[in-house]
Amino acid sequence: FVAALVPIVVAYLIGALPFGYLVGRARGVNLFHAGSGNIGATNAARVLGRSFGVLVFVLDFLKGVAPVAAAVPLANALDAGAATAFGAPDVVRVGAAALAFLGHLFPVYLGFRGGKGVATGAGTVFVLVPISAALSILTWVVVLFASRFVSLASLAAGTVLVVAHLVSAPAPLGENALPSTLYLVIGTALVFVKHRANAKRLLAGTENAVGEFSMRQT
Ligand code: NKO
Repeated sequence: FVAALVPIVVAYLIGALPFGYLVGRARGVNLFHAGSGNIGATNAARVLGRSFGVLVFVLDFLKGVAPVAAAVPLANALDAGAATAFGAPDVVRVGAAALAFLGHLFPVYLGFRGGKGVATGAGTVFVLVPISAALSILTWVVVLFASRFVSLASLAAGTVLVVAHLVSAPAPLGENALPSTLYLVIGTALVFVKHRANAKRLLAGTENAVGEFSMRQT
């Protein structure tokens, strides 16, 4: 039982690593006080330059991928068969995904003030539900190019992620898929909550588009 909890705790500690904040600090900038005030890849690109945005995206994405990919092997390495301690191995995998995601949103290292969860959430779902995740990432790219708003792209991607999973899973509320369904629905809801300032700006017509630098301080 304890062996099944270890990958979930490790997932939180990895998810909480604030790569955007650290890259900003290495460049002498506190991202909490620049641009949109967010520590995600978009604001890193906005404030530090596009290549640093890509770097932060890759690091934040990988800290979603790694804990989910490692969860079941790690639990079983600590104690043979531990990955099924909560039922199906999926529970340990989804638990790791949820805690990596929550780690990014509420990092212990920064007084629980974190990011919006898009890149890290994308990393977790890329391992957990690859087909729905691929559709979601495609949506993100299409909406970004069509609208030039990263926040709108992220909100659309979260919506498509949930809909694609509900439509494609044979029984999304059945025993096997229920943990991932709950994670996707609650995770996407949290992404929406974290974007409420962006949503207000989108509705007011004051959200900044990619390529514009007239960002309001938050
Ligand atoms: O600074 O407020 P800002 O304008 O920076 O930033 C808004 C932005 C914040 O997000 C980011 C990360 C960008 C990474 C793009 C990854 C594209 C993949 C989309 C998949 C979405 C999956 C949601 C998972 C929920 C569980 O939005």
